[in-house]
Amino acid sequence: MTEHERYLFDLRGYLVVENALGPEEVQAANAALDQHWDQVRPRARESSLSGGSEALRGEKGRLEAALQLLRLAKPWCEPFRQMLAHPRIVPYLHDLIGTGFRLDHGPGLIAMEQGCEGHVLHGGSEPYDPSQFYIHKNGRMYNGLTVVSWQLTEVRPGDGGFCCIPGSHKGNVACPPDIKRWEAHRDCVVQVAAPAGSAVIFTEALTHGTLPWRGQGQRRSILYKMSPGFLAYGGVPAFPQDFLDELTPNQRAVLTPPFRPNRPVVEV
Ligand SMILES: O=C(O)CCC(=O)C(=O)O
Repeated sequence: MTEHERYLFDLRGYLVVENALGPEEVQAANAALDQHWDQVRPRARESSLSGGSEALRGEKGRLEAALQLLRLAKPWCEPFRQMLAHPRIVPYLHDLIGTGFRLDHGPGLIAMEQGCEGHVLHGGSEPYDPSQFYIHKNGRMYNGLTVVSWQLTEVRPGDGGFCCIPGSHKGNVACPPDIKRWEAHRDCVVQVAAPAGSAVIFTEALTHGTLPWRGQGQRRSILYKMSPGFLAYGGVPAFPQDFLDELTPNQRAVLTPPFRPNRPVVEV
């Protein structure tokens, strides 16, 4: 990470890394999604994420798929396997989380089109959650659960989608519920615009959520939730050996269950 990136992540709790994927990688990931689009559905009404907020409500839920993206038939799984230990992003995760970072859960699709509801803001440094932390010690950052959100379509200013309260990963006071519902002090909430191919990296210690989608086109984000190698937030899936055998050593390192001594690390 550059000095500027370190400063901005520490200040804001997120970073937009542009051109993390090249146009061909974006195209391949979108083609894989297109191939399986019949399995993408709006989230059910009873599982609405807008938290009763009038400001975040929509005509339908965000679009999701119960697809195991890493285990799609070839070649469709390839773009998502590459994102596990993508050389453009690994140096960021080493600086933010540490070597030995692991995939905690995901990858998962968040897609949105006009009329999709938002997601009430959640997370934040207070109340403290030891699995979703941000601290700066020993001259470096340490993050708990950290998200790499790959943008497969452009997000323009005003479109909606991912939003956050910059700096809230270091806050000392719990976020009031009406701010989380985007009903008060909207000026502290930032909508994060990013070109297709960007990776938005953020700590789950940041208060964040989703604004209703107003964009002309579709939003397509693929979220990988990474943790330090010694920590588990979600479950610890047992991957079948025949699947692991197909991966590169770097990809396998990211799927290693949580433990600390002599952990395999991604080589850069
Ligand atoms: O990307 C988004 O719209 C929100 C993601 C989110 O809330 C999360 O990862 O916890």
